[in-house]
Amino acid sequence: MRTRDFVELEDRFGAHNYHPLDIVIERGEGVWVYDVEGNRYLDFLSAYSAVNQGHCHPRLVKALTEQAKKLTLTSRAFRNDQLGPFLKELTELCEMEVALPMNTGAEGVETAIKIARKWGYKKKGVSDGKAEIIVCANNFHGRTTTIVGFSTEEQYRDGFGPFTPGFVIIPYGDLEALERSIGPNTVAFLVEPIQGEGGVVVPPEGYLRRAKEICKENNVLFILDEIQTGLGRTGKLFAYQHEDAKPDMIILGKALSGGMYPVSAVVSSREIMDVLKPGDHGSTYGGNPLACAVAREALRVIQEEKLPENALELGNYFMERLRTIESKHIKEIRGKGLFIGVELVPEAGGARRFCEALKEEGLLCKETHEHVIRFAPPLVIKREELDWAFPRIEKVLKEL
Ligand code: IF1
Repeated sequence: MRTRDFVELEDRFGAHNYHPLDIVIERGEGVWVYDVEGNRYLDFLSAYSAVNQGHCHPRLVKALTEQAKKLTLTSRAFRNDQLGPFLKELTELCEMEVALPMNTGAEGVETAIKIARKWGYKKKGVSDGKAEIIVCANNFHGRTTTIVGFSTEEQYRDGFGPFTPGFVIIPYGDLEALERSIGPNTVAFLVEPIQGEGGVVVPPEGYLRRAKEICKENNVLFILDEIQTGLGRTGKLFAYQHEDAKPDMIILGKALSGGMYPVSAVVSSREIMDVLKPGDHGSTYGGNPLACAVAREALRVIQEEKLPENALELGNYFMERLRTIESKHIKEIRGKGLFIGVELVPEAGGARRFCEALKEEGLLCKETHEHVIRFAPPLVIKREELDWAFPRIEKVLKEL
């Protein structure tokens, strides 16, 4: 079967909730993927930062297959021998006390919302049903009905209401709006350290640190969604470390399993997490031994291969090189580490056609927010590979 056969099958038998580039990938190794035609591409998306460790990392394949032969799922009705060690290693890495494992990122966010609300009622004394959570305009936290209910992207909401009440939306990067919007019923501020889907939007310097202080002063939980920015992507293990703004709750996903398997988690303090009692929350697959074994190895790979350090060094290097490109299409280049957005001017005709052209050059990129090309390769990438990519990017940005 060729590319068009697979495209036809997918379009005929699948829901049409995506509009992917027409490349059919059959194999991946490190930063490279191969399509069914035998073409090789450099992956500049990393499955939205899930494969920070690179495709099919041998250590992760080994962890997955070995655990798969032993034990995959017990449910949380019983204990398994991978969960405890995973929680210990994860919380130590986060310098936090306890964690709650789930599967997808959206479930992690939903979990954080439940914990924050319950904390509001049980600890802060908010009256029942009144809890408010502050979120930012232009946010992306997932696709569940509660989460899309506080999206400001019309398409994500359109046709999916009625929505869950209890969310207050403020502009991203605006500390005064945060202070102003906090009331007696505010239980949490949920925010991305850098907005991913929003177009790789980096907030003003000091934003997270001050937001954390404001939350503290007002007895409001400071919750960071590091599902995309965490685990090395921005050049630190966690994006909040750029300004020392450790949250009360951190939500992780994606690279927590290196793209092998869905694993997410909420990591927090004992005091906050203990508002949950047995039966309050759970998941059939959350904390399963296969997930835990993979995640343990994924975390070791991030540390032992020094992926945050590599992202910092090569991210700075690549951003500098991108800034030398003289192209009438470029409006702004921004980002941190290997989380880079190139915003095009509106007259450029949208980022999609640039992604199509980059694909022809052997680079897989995904546009975001219509005018932004996002560069987010696996963090195992080497300087030579970026040097291979650069002239191709330059060519497309100059010649298209
Ligand atoms: C899709 C975007 C990225 C996330 C943050 C939670 C989640 C995500 C900060 C939910 C997920 C994904 C989902 C994917 C596209 C993608 C995305 F372009 F939409 F914004 F990465 F940039 N918090 N992001 O970025 O995690 O439930 O998906 O595991 O197609 O929806 P999930």
